[in-house]
Amino acid sequence: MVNLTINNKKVQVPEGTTILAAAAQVGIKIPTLCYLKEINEIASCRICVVEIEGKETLVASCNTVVEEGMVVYTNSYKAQHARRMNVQFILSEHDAHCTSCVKSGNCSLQTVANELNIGEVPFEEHYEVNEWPQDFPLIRNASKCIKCMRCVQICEKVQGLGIWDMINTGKRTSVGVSGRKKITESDCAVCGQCITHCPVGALYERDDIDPFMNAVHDPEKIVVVQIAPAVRAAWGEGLDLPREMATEKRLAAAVRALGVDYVFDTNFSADLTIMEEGNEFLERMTHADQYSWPMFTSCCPGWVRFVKSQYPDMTKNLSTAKSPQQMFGAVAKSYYAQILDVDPSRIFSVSIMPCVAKKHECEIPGMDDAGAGPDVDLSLTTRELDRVLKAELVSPAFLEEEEFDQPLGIGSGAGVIFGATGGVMEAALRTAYYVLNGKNPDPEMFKMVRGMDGIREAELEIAGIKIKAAIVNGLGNTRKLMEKIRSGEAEYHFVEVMACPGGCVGGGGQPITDGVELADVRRRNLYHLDKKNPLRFSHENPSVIKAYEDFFEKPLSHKSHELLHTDHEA
Ligand code: HC0
Ligand code: SF4
Repeated sequence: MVNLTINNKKVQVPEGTTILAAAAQVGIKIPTLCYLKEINEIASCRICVVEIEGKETLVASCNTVVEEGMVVYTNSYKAQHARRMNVQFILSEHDAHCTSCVKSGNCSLQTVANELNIGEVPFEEHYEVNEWPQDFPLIRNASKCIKCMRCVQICEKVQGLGIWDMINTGKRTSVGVSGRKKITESDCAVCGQCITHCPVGALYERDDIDPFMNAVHDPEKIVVVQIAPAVRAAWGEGLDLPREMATEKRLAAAVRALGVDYVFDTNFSADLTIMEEGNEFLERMTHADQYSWPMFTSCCPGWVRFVKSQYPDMTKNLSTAKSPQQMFGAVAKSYYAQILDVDPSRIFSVSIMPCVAKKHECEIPGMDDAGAGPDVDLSLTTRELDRVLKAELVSPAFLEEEEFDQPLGIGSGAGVIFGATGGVMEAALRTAYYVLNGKNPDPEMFKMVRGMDGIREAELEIAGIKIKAAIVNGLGNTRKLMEKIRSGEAEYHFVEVMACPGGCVGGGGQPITDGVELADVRRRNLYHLDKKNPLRFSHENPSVIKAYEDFFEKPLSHKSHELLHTDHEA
């Protein structure tokens, strides 16, 4: 242990602790900006500087380790003066039109500037202006960038892609797409992890709220909304709604209050996905020599983009089942249009997703199999949902809970856990057990696939059939696993991949609480919802059963292939 003094308080901490962490232990808060624990500890912003007795120069507390007998002052005149000046420098290069910034009220630079009582910027102000394709799902506004490097590091270290890099030198040093490529020509998976880790408003999703509300106000359009599993575990965060109030039924009420016609649940089509993907897996197992292994899940568009750009030869290993988002869209404009007895072209299909890549997925050429324009017309993130609720003056705290609409509003517990890493695998195993044994397993039987570890493996035997499965989350981990599969070091039958750490609960479209990772809290919430749902199996979803009876006939039928599957060629 190391003994030191911080602001006249005695502190004892393990060797290797940073001054920042040691101060936090005794309740002394040092402001930070670029710091992201274990990901970005490069001290580029110099906001966390502190004074050490006997030392001439100030040190960055985020990456300076404590020493025995050290005497630290976090708020000496010298430290505070330098800290404030560093914030002023950053502000002089930052477009501080806060009132129209998407991060206003949730911006770490704004918070630090306010907390340090910075009333003016005594330096000449100038900021960079960049060109950016405004129709791309992920937008970068250089005039807001404070060059903290968090996006560079998260993309490189966690997602293993390295899309962002330092560009230019000297005074013109900036951050941009590496290799000076256009973002549209890069291998960006559009996972949005750079957005959720940006401290300011330099990175954000394309805002699709206007076209959404225009459709709501168009009397010719029937607006059908689907809400993804992981949205219900996070939507309240952006509205300061306590978790016990932010229920899925209040979410249904809030979305309905926007004036949309029908509010449905993506959990319904997650169950439908299990029916299609589960049967596809069993079909591949029966004719094992005709397929290349393993079979990969295909529901995460970040992952699908990743495999197409990084391992194109393995695209054929993807399940042909469309994601629940896309299955839902195809169902809305075919089977559901038939139920409503309306022309499918009147249906405007909207998804609310925890994801930025879903905006890309619904635009992939060919995702229009119902023949009435895109199957999903547009996709909003959880953050956009929170923004539109505020903008339309909807106050969920004052709304009674309401049910989803029917019949596409029924989802099982197996459907809701899709939003957490391991959930798709567990849902599939529950149904595979039923198909192979003719009876249901204990719904908790496949608990071993749960968890937050980046790569998890499970060996199972169902009805005498041995299944080797792997579950991976985060694209950096995915690359490691892919290399093992390629080299033959690892062999599996079925692999679930989610691009975002923790799965969709940690998605790039979720509300942002800077410096706090909430994926695990949200994940637990989804397993709780699974447990309390009387319906635990996708194959028992009555709406899915009826959809097969009335429309799709059976899993992998001709109609299912037409509407619910894709060859991933586009
Ligand atoms: Fe997901 Fe999905 S589980 S990818 O995380 O499969 O985005 O929540 O909606 O489509 O269901 C995201 C979440 C979905 C889809 C589902 C899958
Ligand atoms: Fe989107 Fe989920 Fe994939 Fe992240 S893990 S890119 S949120 S689908």
